[in-house]
Amino acid sequence: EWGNRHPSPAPVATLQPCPALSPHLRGPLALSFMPSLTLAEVEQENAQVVEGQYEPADCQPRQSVAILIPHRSREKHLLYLLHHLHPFLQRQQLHYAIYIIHQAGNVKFNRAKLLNVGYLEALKDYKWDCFIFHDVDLVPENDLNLYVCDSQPKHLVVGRNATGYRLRYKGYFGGVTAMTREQFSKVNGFSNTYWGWGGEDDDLRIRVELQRMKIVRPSPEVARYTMIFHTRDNGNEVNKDRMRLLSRTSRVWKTDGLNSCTYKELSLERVPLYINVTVDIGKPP
Ligand code: UD2
Ligand code: MN
Repeated sequence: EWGNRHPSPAPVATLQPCPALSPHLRGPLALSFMPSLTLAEVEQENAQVVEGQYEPADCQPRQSVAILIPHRSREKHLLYLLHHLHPFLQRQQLHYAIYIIHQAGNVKFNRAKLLNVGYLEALKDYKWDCFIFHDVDLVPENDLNLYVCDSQPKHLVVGRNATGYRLRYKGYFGGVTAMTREQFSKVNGFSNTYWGWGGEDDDLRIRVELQRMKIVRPSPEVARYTMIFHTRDNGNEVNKDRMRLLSRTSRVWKTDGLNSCTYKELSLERVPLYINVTVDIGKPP
């Protein structure tokens, strides 16, 4: 059902399961980044999406997937991503919703904590099977890169335009990742203690490895992204403490994560193409 704070549509029991591979997939895609694109246009293109959520009308989706996007002042990137991602996910015949987790204020950005908030908030709406942790500036180039979860945590960005489409380093787990509700809960989510740029993705990899899970990746031809060009944001300066933090993960993960994620929800808005959660996540110590 659609959550305890929202009326739920009546379930249709007679639908057949969606096929293992959607007939609507196209493979490599031509991406467009038109400076003139507007939100009204993207809304018109996606009239079937209701309050950020969609499910196919003609088959029973295999997974229900929450897309979680940490965000602060990247409006144009968000618009380009919505423009590409909604049709992409619909072609994959998924039941999905897009959550934008917006960090209020100007203190250091904390991507990982925002994603913990997104997980906790999305579960108040629906018992999602799968969570995709998604940078706002990464646009998938091939719809055979399936936004579903696997029996192991999945890293969806093998390559991107700026790095010659090669894996940056062994163990790299940044950008876009997919974990089931159980996998993410088992590692106690992300650490809440990484303020500024870097380290939080490696911390999650360590958590995954400590649980003896193994990161899987789609083939490099499929797991390709375009990262919309950007420079380092104000308020997201390199986290100089990240190496020290990474050295203590195995000692602190049990008490630093989902179970210690405190925040103040300032607003939750259901606009046509996404659910916007604005939060005060506090500040670095
Ligand atoms: C890399 C990783 C990213 C993360 C980051 C280190 C890839 C492709 N991505 O991204 O997952 O591990 O390094 O923290 O390797 N954001 C805002 N507003 C801000 C700052 C950040 O919305 O002011 C969000 C946004 O979703 C952005 C993400 O945080 O995409 C990561 O920040 P970035 O894009 O500046 O960092 P980048 O590209 O080095
Ligand atoms: Mn980026």
